[in-house]
Amino acid sequence: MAMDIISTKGVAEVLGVSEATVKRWADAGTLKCFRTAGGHRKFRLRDVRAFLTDQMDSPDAVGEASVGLAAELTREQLEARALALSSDVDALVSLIARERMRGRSLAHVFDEVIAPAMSQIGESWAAGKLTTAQEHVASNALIETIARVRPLIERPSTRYRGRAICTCLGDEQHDIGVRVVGLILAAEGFRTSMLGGNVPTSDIARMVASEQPALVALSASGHANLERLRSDIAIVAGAAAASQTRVLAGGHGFARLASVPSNVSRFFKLQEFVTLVKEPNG
Ligand code: B12
Repeated sequence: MAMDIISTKGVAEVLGVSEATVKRWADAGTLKCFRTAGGHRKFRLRDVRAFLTDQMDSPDAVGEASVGLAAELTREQLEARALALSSDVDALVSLIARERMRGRSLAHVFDEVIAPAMSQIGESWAAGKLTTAQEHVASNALIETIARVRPLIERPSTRYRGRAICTCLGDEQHDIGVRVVGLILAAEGFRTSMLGGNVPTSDIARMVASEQPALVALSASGHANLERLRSDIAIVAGAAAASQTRVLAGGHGFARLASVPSNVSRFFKLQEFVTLVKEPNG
């Protein structure tokens, strides 16, 4: 079967509603479908996308908009969730471009649209409604999207601000946040070295000490072990203090620490972070 044709179950997972709801929408003609020889409903990805767009244009188009996810997520978040789960990287890139044309910054789009959409995917996964495989599809679609967006935002004329190391600490695998941070730093004139996830903290400290970058950006998810995070951040902060490297940390893990070393600036949102890195002497 063609890649862009999905079953009722697939649509239900992507939209976060029950199969019965999808069938009702299809039978009412709100969501276009066709039938197989055996009588099963099938949906084209482009029709599911058109359905989402219709919802955005007229919130009442779907009488059951309050069902399931539509009640928890904004339409943009719902759209991002569906696109990530259906691995539609082209449409995710378009979504980011569209939001930027509406005057929203990249930081805003990730803070307010993509992170909440991914957080909802995490909740559905934790509740057993999405499989690990589906969560991987969504995260890899996002990683590909971030790579595809980079040439669109890089401003070669920006003054060179120095080198930035972007990394997670220890066994942390949630590296999408730090990848977005890398994207934003590149747009602000930094040359970024992306270490990603799963990096021994001693290696990061050694790299900071020997290469003396202008800044090191760290990310830790809610999964991070706080004891370990406290000790890891102390090691990196110690290496950075000696080389006058600024340390910028963010993510749910850092938000949960009672305090961080004095030379570490902590952020929860990318929007606050951008304000700081944009400062003339930032
Ligand atoms: C994708 C994902 C994965 C992917 C990660 C792929 C990758 N390459 O990153 C994979 C499948 C590998 C994964 C694995 C696991 N995951 Co996971 N994962 C997620 C998920 C769904 C999305 C995270 C994400 O990418 N979000 C998109 C980015 C853009 O948003 P963000 O990370 O929130 O970052 C935002 C801010 O925090 C901030 N930010 C982040 N970092 C920084 C840094 C700086 C400097 C600044 C300024 C800002 C900033 O900016 C971003 C935009 O606002 C989350 C759900 C959630 N609530 O986050 C679960 C989640 C984090 N995972 C969870 C779990 C349990 C796991 C596993 C333990 C599962 C398992 N049993 O194996 C493993 C742990 C692996 C490990 N050792 O780290 C739990 C953690 C529970 C908790 N205690 O909080 C969550 C919350 C899911 C859930 N609801 O239960 N996961």
